[in-house]
Amino acid sequence: MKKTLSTLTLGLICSLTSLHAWAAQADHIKVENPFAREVPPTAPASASFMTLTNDSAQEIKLVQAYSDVAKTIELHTHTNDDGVMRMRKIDAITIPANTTVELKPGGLHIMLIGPFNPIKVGQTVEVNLEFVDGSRKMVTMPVKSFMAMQPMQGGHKCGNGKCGSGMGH
Ligand SMILES: [Cu+2]
Repeated sequence: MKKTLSTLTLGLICSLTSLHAWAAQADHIKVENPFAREVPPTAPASASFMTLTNDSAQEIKLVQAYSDVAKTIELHTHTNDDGVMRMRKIDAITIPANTTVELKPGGLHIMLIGPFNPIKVGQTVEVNLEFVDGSRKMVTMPVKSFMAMQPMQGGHKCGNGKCGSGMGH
């Protein structure tokens, strides 16, 4: 009887621990639809995009990202300066409690500056996200071309004979 009780107690402590104070922020962020933008060999930078959902009751900040594909990784947003869209480096991307934040072309994104190799469709890119508590989340994403990002695909032309690859969802 004594043994049964202590096993139960231990089990209870473990489940409380995983649900509350010691859970890393990275565990509370769900990443959906991540992708990196295809760029030609001469391009100075690429960018990656994704949807981040915070399922916790606390605000979580993405403060840095790391990747082996480029020299420098920065968090960016776009601002509208008198009708001119400009990119600006920011210190953090804030994901409020129980909220989804979308990183998308023309908005928030993770800039991959100085790619070591061309970033091409068919490859995958790994980006490691770091949150303000130091926890990290590795995201593996496909590379998409600019064309594949257009919302309307009805008039999509298949010029290179590789139609349909990577679009199976
Ligand atoms: Cu940028």
